[in-house]
Amino acid sequence: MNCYGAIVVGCGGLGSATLYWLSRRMRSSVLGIEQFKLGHERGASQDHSRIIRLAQHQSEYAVLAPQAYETWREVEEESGQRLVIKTGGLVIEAADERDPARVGTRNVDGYVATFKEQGFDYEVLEPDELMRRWPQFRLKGTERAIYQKDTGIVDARRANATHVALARARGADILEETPVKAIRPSGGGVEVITDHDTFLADHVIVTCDMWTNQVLKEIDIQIPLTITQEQITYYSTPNLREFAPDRFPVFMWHGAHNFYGFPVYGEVATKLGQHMGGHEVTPETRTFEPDPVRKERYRNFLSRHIPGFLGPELYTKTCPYTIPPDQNFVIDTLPEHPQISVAIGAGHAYKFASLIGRILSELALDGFSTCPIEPFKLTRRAITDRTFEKTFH
Ligand code: PYC
Repeated sequence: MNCYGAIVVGCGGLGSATLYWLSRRMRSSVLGIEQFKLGHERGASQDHSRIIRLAQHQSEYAVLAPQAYETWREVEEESGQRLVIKTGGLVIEAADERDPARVGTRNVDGYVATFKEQGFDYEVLEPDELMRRWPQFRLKGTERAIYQKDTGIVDARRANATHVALARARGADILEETPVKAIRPSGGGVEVITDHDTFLADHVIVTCDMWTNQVLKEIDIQIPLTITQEQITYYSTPNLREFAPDRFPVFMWHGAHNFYGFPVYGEVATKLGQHMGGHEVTPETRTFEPDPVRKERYRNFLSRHIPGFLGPELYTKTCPYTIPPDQNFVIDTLPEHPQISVAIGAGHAYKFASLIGRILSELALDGFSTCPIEPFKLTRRAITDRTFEKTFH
C-alpha cells in the first residue's frame, strides 16, 4: 500500500491551497487526488476572478480577512505571480427594494459595525458623491453606499495553478482523473480507496465541495448541505477604458437581488453575478445550461444602474455553491475521526482559500489552528440539529 503523511481529496481552490501549505511543512509525503483534470470547470473554483475584501458584515469573517490578504501575499512572494489586484470596492444598498426578513446584517450598518470593530478604514458615500467619483453608476438617490480601498480581485484560476506548482516543487504528488470511492479510518490513520489503488495516510483532508458527502458516505457521515446552481455573465463592453480595474471598482449591490460585479479582468469583458440566485441541484442534476430568466434579470439591473458595463454577451457559465444551513463555512476535523478534516466554503470562501489551506494544514499537523475557527465547527447546531431552519441571505 502507498503511504503518505497527508492526502488531500479534491484539488480545487481549497484543496490546492491545502496541498501547498502542507508541502511547506512536510515536503515529500503529501498526495492530492483529483477526480477530474486539474483546473476543470465543473467545480466552484474555476474562472478568473473572485472578490477579496476586508468588507465583511459578520465578525467571524472580518477577523480572518487581514490574514487572508497576508497568506495570498506570501504565495505571491514565493511564486512571483500576481494573484490579488486591489481595485477598491463599493457596497451599495438599495434598502427600499429589499425584503427586510432576508437582509440580516448584510447591509451598510452591518458592514460599518464590523469596520469599526476591526479598525478597518472605510468611507460612507452619498449617492451623488458616488456618481461623481464613478460616473459609470446611475443611482436613484435613495441608496446607501460604502467604499473600502483594499477590496479587489483574487485571480482564482491563476492562484489554484500557483498553489499546485509550488506544492509540486516542494515534492507533493498529485493524481488527476482519479475519483475517490471511499475513505475508511484504519488504525490511527485513514485508507483512501480509488478504482485502482488503496492509499494510507496519517491524515486525510476532504476539500471536494459538492462531492463531500459522496466521499464521506461509507463512514456514515453526511453534512447537511444545499447545492445551488449559480451563474455569471461576461459582457464585451465597448467601454473598456471606463471599466478598467484602475477606473472601476469591484462592487456588491444589495437590493431586491444581491448582485456583484468586476471591472474588465481575465476576459476582455466585464463580469456580473448574482449571489444566491440559483436553484437547488445535486452533483448529478447540475447542468452547464444558463438560466435565461437570470440573464434577463442581469441585463435589466445593468441597463438601469450601470449601462456602460453592458455589451454583447461574451458567455455565461454556471457554478455550484455548496451551503451549510447557516451559510457559514465548515473547517474542522470530524469529531468521530480526528484524523479526517473537512472544509466547505459555503459559496463565499475563495477569498480565504489560501488561509483555509493553511488552517487545514495546521489541523492535520498540529491538531489545532491558531486562527479563530470555532464558528465553523461541525458540532454547531446548524449542522447537528436537523430541525435547524436554513438562514440563507
Ligand atoms: O463573498 O465576495 C463574496 C461573494 C461574491 C459572490 C459570491 N460571494
